[in-house]
Amino acid sequence: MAKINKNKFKQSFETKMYSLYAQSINDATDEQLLNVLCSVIKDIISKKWVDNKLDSQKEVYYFSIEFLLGRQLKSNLLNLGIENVVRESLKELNIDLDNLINAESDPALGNGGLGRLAACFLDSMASLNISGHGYGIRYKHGLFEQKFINGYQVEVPDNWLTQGGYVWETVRPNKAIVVKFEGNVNLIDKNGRLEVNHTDYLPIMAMPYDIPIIGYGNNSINTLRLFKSEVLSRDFGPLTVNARNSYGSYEDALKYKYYAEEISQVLYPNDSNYAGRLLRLKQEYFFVSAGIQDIIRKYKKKKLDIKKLNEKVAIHINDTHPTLCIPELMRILLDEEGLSWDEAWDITINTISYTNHTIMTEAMERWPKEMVKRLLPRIYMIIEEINKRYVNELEERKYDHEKIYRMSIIDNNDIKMANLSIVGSHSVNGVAKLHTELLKKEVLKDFYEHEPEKFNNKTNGIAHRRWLISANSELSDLITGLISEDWKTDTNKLKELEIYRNNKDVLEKIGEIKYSNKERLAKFIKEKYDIDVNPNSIFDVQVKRLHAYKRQLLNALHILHLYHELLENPNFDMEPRTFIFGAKAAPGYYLAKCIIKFINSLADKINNDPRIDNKIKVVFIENYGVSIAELIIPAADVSEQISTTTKEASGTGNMKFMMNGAITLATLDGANIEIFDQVGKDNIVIFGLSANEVLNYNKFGGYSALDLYNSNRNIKRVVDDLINGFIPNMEKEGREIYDSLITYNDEYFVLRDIENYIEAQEKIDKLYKNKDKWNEMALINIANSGVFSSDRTIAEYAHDIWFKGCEGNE
Ligand code: OAK
Repeated sequence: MAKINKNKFKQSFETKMYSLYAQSINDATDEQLLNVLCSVIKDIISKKWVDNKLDSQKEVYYFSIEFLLGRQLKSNLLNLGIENVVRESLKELNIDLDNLINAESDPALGNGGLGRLAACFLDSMASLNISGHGYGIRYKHGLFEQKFINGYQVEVPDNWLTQGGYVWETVRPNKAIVVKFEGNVNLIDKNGRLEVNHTDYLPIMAMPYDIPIIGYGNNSINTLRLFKSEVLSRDFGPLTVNARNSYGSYEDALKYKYYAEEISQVLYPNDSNYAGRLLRLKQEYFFVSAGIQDIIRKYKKKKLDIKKLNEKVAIHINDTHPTLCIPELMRILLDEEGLSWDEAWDITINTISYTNHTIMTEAMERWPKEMVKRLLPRIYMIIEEINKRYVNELEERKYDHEKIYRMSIIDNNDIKMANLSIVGSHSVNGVAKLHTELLKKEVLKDFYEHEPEKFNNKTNGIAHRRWLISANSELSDLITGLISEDWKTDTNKLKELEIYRNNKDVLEKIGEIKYSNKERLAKFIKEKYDIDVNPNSIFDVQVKRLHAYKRQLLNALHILHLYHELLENPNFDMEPRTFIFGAKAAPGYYLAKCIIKFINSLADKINNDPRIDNKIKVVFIENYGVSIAELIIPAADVSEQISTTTKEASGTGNMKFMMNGAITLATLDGANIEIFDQVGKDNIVIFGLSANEVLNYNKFGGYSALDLYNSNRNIKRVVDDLINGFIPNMEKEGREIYDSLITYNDEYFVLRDIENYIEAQEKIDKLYKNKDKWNEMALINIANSGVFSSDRTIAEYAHDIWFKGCEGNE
């Protein structure tokens, strides 16, 4: 914990205000106050940040094209253990800490699950004293800001760097790195040794911006290093000898500047979908090459033996976006360090490990051979060689041609990045038990049979410090009061809460805290959207990216069904419900955008219909992201986790809701299964097709959405409403959704699961009527959520993958 007292803090604060802005505190804006505060905190940690080079320990490097950090001030204060001193000191200076916390920009350098997981992992690595650092891209524009205009999603560019920079970052020009694109590669035989001559390349500078990652209560500070792409400054030195002369004319110079700066300009807004654009490939190689060069430079500075790299360095790739780490490391070991192929390959495999985050083929990366060859000529040669040797190995095993073709890294047109990741790493993991099993038995079956020892599961987790201690401080304090503070560093201790399952006072208190979180959210909704929602109603929440497989449509069709029931029978017995959505759609994903419009139109109709007496309210909260999630999740009664079984690799929102005492309404998909295993059947509501049923439909057919539609009155009624004008202002969108269900046979089995889902919702309604029982269920959920802390996940990665075989790691 950082040592600091009020007087010292106030003094530093004032001095910093003068040195940064030459003015008094009284005249400062919130933005300036925030900058000053963050700067003071950076001063407090800076010595430790520098000191924190653990030479003796293995270093872990986590490569991810996304890091969805969320705001840092509150969590940094929490982790440093100085929130109270800072709050009180600022109060004495007439400054409200919460204002500053909310004034911080929210860096949205990620789309969803994969990027947020990377951020949770950074928090846990630092908190577990693992010297683990992130490498990524400092996008000028993160994920777009979402606005609704007439119910349609409109994308506005994200400007998180408006103030010219980010309060927590430190730029390090002396650590800049050159990344080479394009050009020609010649291999020259120098007395039997191949020398690689890369000429006419375009040099791009990767400028490191470091963000400190502060461990919880342990003085450990790691680094997230994000690279910004820039033109190479003329004085960069001898590396430019072979570079293309880009400064020939004014026009060329401008083109070069554009080329360079474009690379880190914007985050691709696709989630679980692959776009295949050249710029994205540039982004991937850019941060990978900069990161790997950086690692090797640091390693060599310590004068360590390059042949023992894997004993001191672990490199983890977050899905396949950083897969070029494999050929890039090979390139450096071969071309710059002069190792033989076999030596380099051995080191590479033993250094790199890979996590797969999806089973959906549309999200699997494939890069056209020709594109890679032109952009990255040397990397392409190395991938070709890896492929050649691998195919030889498979042929020696006498596998049939089809199997070899499936397993090859390069096929007729493309480089298959998942295949390259598996072949070039020593560990491949999925992110929940079912997901890993599906990888082994279905999607990556050939590879699993070939090298079963590589495969393992690492069920995802979440940073409980952000998602419970910080986002729901009242609940966190209640827990601490009941079972002491130890759970904050050992979440398994949450189990001790179970002894209170019949304690009326505790259960009531849990209910009260939920109610006050709901009031807070209701106030936000009223202020922002002028919609009155009743905190006594069930807050039924689905927040996540908008994707057909996540089935927001199923949720919406059920709301429509309930609405009809109420219209038919005004005395229809149901607890009042507030349905809350939050979801961004990829800008090019038309069906997803239609679903947003549908839900907004439905909300409009229902919220303004006096006939249903406020029994249902529907609120679609704009611009869902980390900060808004911190407000919504603690206020949820019901957590909607209703993906088509087999499609959601894990889900992590499900864990956040559970930890905050929401009851999960779910299919047995992803990590929902493990939530079920933890809480037992009486504390979760499950519905829908099983994994096997979905797999069988996919393999053998036999599903007809049209038959269901024709034979089931409830289904017909809601599906017809999509196109009969019952819900105004969505003619085109309703038709698109209708076609996806009926004409294209409902790929995600929405109609197949709807009856079952309606029943599950009725069950939720019944359960909620008994408040004591409901609060007991909430308590059981909280008590059993400890296993979903990312501390547990990271401990497993460390033990089974990164430090495997290391001394002291049994
Ligand atoms: C994004 C791009 C390509 C492939 C996968 C993703 C992705 O975000 N996957 C998500 O990863 C999360 C973290 O592991 C999982 O919880 C989600 O289920 C998965 O969809």
